[in-house]
Amino acid sequence: MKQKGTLSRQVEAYHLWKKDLIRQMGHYQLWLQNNDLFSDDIAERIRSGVELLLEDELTIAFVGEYSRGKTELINALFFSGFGQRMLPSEAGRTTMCPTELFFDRASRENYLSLLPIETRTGDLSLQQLRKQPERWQRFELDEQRPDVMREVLAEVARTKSVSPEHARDLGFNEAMLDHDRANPGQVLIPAWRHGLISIRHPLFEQGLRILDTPGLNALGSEPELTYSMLPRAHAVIFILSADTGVTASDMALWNEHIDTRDADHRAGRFAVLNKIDVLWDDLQGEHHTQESIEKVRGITADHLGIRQRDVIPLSAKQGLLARVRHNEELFARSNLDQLENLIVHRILTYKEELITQNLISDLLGMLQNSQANLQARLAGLEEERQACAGDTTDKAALRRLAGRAQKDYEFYHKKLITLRSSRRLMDSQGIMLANIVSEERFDAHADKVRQMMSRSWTTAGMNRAMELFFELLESDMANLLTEARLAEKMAAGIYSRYNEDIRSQHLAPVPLRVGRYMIAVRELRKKARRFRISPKNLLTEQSLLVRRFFNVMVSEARRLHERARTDVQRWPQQALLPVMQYSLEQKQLLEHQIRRLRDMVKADRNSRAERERLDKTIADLQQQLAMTNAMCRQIRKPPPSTVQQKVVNLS
Ligand SMILES: Nc1nc2c(ncn2[C@@H]2O[C@H](COP(=O)(O)OP(=O)(O)O)[C@@H](O)[C@H]2O)c(=O)[nH]1
Ligand SMILES: [Mg+2]
Repeated sequence: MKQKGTLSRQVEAYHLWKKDLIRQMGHYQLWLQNNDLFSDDIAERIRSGVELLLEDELTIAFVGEYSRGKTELINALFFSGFGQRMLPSEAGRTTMCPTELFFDRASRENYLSLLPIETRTGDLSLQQLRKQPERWQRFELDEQRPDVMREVLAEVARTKSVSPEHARDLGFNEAMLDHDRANPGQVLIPAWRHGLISIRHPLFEQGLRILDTPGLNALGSEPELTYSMLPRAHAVIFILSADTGVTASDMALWNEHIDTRDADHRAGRFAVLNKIDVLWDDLQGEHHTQESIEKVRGITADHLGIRQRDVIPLSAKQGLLARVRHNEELFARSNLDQLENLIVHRILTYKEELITQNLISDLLGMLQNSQANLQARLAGLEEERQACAGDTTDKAALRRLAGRAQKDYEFYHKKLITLRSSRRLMDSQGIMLANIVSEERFDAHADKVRQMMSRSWTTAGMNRAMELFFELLESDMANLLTEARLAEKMAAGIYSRYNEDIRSQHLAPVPLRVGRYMIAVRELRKKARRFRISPKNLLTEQSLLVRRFFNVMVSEARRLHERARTDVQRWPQQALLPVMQYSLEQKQLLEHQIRRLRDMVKADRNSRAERERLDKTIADLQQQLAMTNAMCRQIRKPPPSTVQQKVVNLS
């Protein structure tokens, strides 16, 4: 039985690949240390690379109208191992709160954490509330006792009976709510605003994060979900029901919340046609069933404007049943495997590419640097060996070589001194850049705008405040751009002076691309405008919603600011790393050479003994070189999901 599906196996392979990369980085570090080539800058680069790999996450959002089977699909994909339906999935409108499933790798504990819906009346965004554990209610989850766990998890679907006014105050649209039949006049709202489920599951442990969302009603009332969490997901899986196809409200959800200009979703948007089992066992036979499924599939792809192969017909319910009952035939028929394959091939490939581009190319660059240095050293050794080719060692030649090495050494020594002072200059440039996007500055902007908002309760006043906020941000980014250009020029100058002397044209500074932050701020501003002019927000008097929305924008902007700040702080060091590393390694290797040559001149060994010593050194060096080659090969090893497709071309 495919209890362990394709998804588990591939995510595991992905994890092993990352682990292997971390190991290779460890090897490289050791190698550098053994060869006296290690420096603080390289240590920092390796550390941040390892961090990137350890913190790597992959978020997939499951979106769709209520009752399409999102939660059932999550149960089938991730919880079949517990032998039962873990997350509450039921007929009708499950008024569930948006829920994230992951494994808390910091605390390494299983728990369910729920944020009361009343927090919506406050000013704080979800992002801010995440940092205040006392606002959440926490339940322990005992994975040894699935029955109990399941009961605890049922809490995410708890509802509350409130007056329509209260529901409105909390940001709900009354038309989207169920009436409480036990208490006429009252409506039912979810008791919780947001849920976090940390559970030890192999996929979650490896950084997979799932976002389960309720239908359109909840999306409309939680701006943070719509404007921040959904767009940031790496991939979206849109769930439809095969028996109804694409309904008007499915379409509205797709257009308003998924297929938007703001969305990232670089790993893709896919649709699932769930519940194909309702079409099974038709009187007209299997062939007819397949035909009708294919037909709905084609229509769905057309409606959504995606490719037919990105629409997967399946049955979550039968898939779950099949896994729980170990029924292979039913599992095959449920087609769940196809969705897992898609997640693997499209979504994981994307993540692998990211790592390949950001980290592996850097690592290979450093390794190539080291190799170039070793090659130069080997050439030097060959010359020394020449000097010992005759019956007696040619001490004059050795002295000449030592003299040249000494001169080279001094040259690189001076270069390093110059580079270090350039580096200090660059560092101060970095501090200046970071000040433009400092936290204090950001807080000042946010405070100013918040005050303005609290003084004005009119729509026009709110609008002015929002515009001002974005103007302040854009002007910061414009300053940053100007200063960054200067800094980049400075780095380019350092390199061109260096390369002129050394003819090491392969060295180039890492660019500081801050333009993307300007673009991001402008995009955010557009998002804010679209929200303001959307009819729903103009007509209803929702000053609270507007204020909360603004908070969402502020936290998004804060994140941007932070990212820009980290980038500009790291950059001076990164920019000079290649040239610093090159000079340092040259100097180090020359130092060894000089020591050896002096020893050769002084010692009274015969040329044969000298040759043997040199041969040994050459062999050693060749071995070191072979080690770097092996490391390169290991690092270049294609990531698991591209293994059959191609050999990655990295150079
Ligand atoms: N026949 C059938 N019913 C399903 C399937 N998947 C889910 N359902 C049912 O659809 C209803 C809603 O499922 P749920 O997962 O709560 O939907 P959600 O609101 O999208 O999370 C439940 O009664 C499920 O049993 C399926 O593949 N086939
Ligand atoms: Mg659900």
